[in-house]
Amino acid sequence: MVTTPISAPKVSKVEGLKERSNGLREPVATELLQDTTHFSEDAVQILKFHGSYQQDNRDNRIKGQEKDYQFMLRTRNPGGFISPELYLVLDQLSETYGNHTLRVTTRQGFQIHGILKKNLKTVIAEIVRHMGSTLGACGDLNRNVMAPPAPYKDRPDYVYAREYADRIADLLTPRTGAYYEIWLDGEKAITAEPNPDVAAALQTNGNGTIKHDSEEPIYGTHYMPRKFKCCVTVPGDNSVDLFSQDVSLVVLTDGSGNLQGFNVYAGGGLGRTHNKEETFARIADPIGYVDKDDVYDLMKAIVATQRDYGDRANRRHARMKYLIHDWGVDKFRTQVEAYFGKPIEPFRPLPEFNYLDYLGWHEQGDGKLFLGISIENGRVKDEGSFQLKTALREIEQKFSLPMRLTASQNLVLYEIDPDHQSEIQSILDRCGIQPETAIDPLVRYSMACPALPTCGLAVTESERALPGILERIRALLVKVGLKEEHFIVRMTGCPNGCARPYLAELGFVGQSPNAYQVWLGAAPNQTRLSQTYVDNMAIEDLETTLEPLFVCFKKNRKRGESFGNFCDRVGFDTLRLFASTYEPASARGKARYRVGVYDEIYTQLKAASLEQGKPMTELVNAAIAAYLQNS
Ligand code: SRM
Ligand code: SF4
Repeated sequence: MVTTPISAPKVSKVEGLKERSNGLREPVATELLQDTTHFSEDAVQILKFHGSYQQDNRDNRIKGQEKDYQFMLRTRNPGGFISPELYLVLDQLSETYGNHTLRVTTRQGFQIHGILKKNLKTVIAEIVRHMGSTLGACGDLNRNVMAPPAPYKDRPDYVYAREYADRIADLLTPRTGAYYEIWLDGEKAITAEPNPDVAAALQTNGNGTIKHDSEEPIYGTHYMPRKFKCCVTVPGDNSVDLFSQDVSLVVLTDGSGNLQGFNVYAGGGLGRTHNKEETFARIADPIGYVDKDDVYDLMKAIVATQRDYGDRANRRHARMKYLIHDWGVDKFRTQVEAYFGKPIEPFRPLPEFNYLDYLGWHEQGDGKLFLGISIENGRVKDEGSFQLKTALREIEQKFSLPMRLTASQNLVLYEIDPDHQSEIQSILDRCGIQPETAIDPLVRYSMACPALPTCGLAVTESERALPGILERIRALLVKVGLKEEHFIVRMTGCPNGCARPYLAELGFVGQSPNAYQVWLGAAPNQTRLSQTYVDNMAIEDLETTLEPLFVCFKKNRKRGESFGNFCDRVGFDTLRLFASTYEPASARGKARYRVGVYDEIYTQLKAASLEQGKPMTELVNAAIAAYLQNS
């Protein structure tokens, strides 16, 4: 029997709000009835649990005037599943009440931006009436559970991954009646009963994982200390970025495809804060193996460990990755075992993971087809000759296809009758949707978070900036003779890591207006984190920063070596040394003059050049130009 620790004496403000919310009801329920454009700060925190963020259009900020308040809604749909009916409703809601776009998120959800407070209830109610949900898409609880979007029917491991993603989501869904009371006036949603094993798991286990006297048996009054993220995948499939999750389950089957159990990883997470060393991105550790019959008890034990021992005083230190980092894996495993009631079995060997995006046409294993459609930065919109929103509406109205959103901000349509393939393809062609083979792979494998103008935490652009930046990177690759090269590029407008930039081979992390940290060295299959190469790179310095790296890569890579693996193998000292003596081709041949510097200056110059990854000539010229301008 585990004794729940006495709560820390000092807890963060959000803990008090959760406690006083009466099961996530207040102050949202009261303030929703008020004729205002926005909620109070306290209500905003509780509103997140219902799947909505209060935002303002930051392009429209005018000093001294009220902000242009609007709301973002996020769906919670395990494994990225969206029914055709729900898709058409989301499409129509985004037209009527939103900013006319839908956005596929990096956790396989949809977001609608731009909803006014007065319309929030209508929009949520419509989503729920069409079997969708936004409950628990945000807030301090289990978020959307991810699974590979491949709808294979003849691969039992994939079938189990999808099934268990649904069941884990079921197990960890909030049980409060607040959601239906507030958004549907108490009308009970027509939701499927939980799977019987899940229902039983919500009652059983005497080790302290379940709070029998609470409306929330798993969470209790205070929910989790912070957001909590899970995925279920199959050996070899890293379409879900499993190392970035709080908990990842890997389906293990026997030779006949029968489910045996799961390998369990825990402790991943990417959010960090600039200049706060105590915050960091972390990849998940292997914890052990669990039989299929015990998987719910193990999940409950992990959740209870974080629920009861996670940091509730400092929200910057509240994710489970910090608990595992501070305790070490062994202590964490021992505590989980105390809740679990028995030892966790050793982790089983796994093959290497691959990054898979499932774009293009594929057989789904039962005679039908699936089609993965690339969506730049997940933004489903109509713009000029690019009419993706129209195309998807037409396809859904005509063929009523289920879809799975992917963790790389794309979508997969499935259950396609082969007889309909050519008609679907011609709708896409007519609407200007390029097949994946025609898309520059730099674009295909890239992601950016929304950032400006909707995200309140953005310090600079991301989604709006990345297309232009990728064009510049392509031009640079062509210039240095790497015309065909590509790698994974991800960008975020702040260090929170929503587009998982720390697992990209080339990551841009917003640091100040129009300036980014450059992160290098992650593995192309997202199994190793990158490191900061340059701080605060002004975006106009993109070419001078990257050109020496690409040239060094071209000269010194091993056969077939990827950019991320190359940067990791040679190390940043080598890259910086190369950059410090690198002369761009354009500078070579230009008239240059010799000017001497004293030893001490030279030493400092060399150090600065190494640190900043910029050639000494460039630093000297910039310094002299600045001096001359000021004198
Ligand atoms: Fe995120 C906060 C968007 C996936 C780490 N994230 C936000 C907010 C809600 C900003 C806010 O708190 O005011 C962003 C809304 C922007 C907007 O205008 O829509 C936002 N996050 C997103 C999405 C939409 C990015 C995208 O390009 O798709 C993703 C929604 C996923 C979903 O459907 O649930 C999204 N966020 C992620 C991920 C990636 C993932 O989950 O696989 C991460 C890194 C992984 C992790 O959690 O460690 C992530 N978001 C954060 C953090 C930092 C958390 C931390 O541990 O420090 C914040 C800030 C916070 O929670 O305080 C944040
Ligand atoms: Fe906003 Fe930062 Fe997340 Fe981008 S990474 S969506 S800027 S919180």
